Amino acid sequence: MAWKTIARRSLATYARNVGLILLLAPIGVRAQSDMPGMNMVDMNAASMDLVNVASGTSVNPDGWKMPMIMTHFGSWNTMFMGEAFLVDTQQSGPRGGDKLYSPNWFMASMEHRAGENAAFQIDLMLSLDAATMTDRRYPLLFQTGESAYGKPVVDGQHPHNLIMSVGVHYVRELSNGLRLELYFAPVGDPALGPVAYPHRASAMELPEAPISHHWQDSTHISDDVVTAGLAYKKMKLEASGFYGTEPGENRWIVQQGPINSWSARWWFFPGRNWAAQVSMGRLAHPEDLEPGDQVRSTASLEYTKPMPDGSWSSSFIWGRNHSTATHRNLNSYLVESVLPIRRENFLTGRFELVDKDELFENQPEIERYLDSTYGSTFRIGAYTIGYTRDVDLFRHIETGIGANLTTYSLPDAIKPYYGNRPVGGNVFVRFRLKAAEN
Ligand SMILES: [Cu+2]
Repeated sequence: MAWKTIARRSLATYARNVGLILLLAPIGVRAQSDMPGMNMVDMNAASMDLVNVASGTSVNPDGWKMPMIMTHFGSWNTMFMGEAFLVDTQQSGPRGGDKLYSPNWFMASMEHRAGENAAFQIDLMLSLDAATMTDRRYPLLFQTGESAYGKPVVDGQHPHNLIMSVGVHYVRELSNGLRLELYFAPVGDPALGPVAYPHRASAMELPEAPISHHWQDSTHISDDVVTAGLAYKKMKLEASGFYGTEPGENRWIVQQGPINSWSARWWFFPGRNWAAQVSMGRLAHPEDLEPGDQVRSTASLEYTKPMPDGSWSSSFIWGRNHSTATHRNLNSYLVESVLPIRRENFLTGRFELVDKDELFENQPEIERYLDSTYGSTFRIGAYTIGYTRDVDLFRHIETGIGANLTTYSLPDAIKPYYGNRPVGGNVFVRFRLKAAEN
């Protein structure tokens, strides 16, 4: 079919540009990793555990089949995961904008057993966001967090760092079901919050960040992370120390800093298809441009239902930030789901309620005026529905074309600045590495 050839050609051009991520796919192709899980070598219980980690030590439900290419080089098991979206976004109203951008990441892990009962794994995760998102942000109404050109980013999402993570895990089976887990990462994800959205099963078909990112899972890129955990049967308890200041604007470098922030997380896995966690952390001066520390509390439940056409994954997340400077408690709630229909179709949704107090940070006069008439915190609702259709173009890449639309609820007081009915829409192409199916 002619359209298929045209599509394949133009997509291949894009794939070359996002090169670093997608050019690594052929490694998996050459290694003939067609049967996921079947060509791993020398694995023990500790190794099996490591295969399951998402970002840092966070995990999706065990029953979810993570899309990846697994193979081995000698006695090293290797896993490759990657995703890139090419997105055209249109955000309405006086504070909206539009942009063509590409969020993307690639991850490679190498696992090796260490004796009978232990194993270790090295992770490297990269993103070219900083090159594929111009002007240090993409438009996203009501999004806040981090800075660009010395100003807080408002109504926009910042790019992720070139080095999203580099770290090493060690897992040891101690005795009957008791397991010790250690993780050290110069850049990594401490034990705080649910699985970060780029790696979350229920968020797979949504290219844009949730507007509750900085209430729930924004610590996924932290520096100097040290985590120790003990797992017993259906439970796991973890604690981390890390450098809590958020990544600076230069996304190409690795920052370093003293371990000044702490977190603890308790996981509960009622069954293979469930993962629940509660966590709490104190982040030392997370926002460069704001005073004070943040105490973050989160709770989440993830559920995956295996279906004939894939897995139906959903998440329920609560996250709260308490600022030691303003003494405010800001809450966020998120529900997210992706439902596969007849293999090639995905219906997806994300609903959020978030308390925002940074929307007018760049406009102190308006901020003062609203503060004296309405208050400093605005509860925003964001309601997203989307659809993706898989198109079978490449053997080891799940290619899909999709679109989503977000409508918002907002207090009347800020409608003069956002419009009465702000909406955001995205049209995108999605590429994801996968094991080829036979
Ligand atoms: Cu992030």
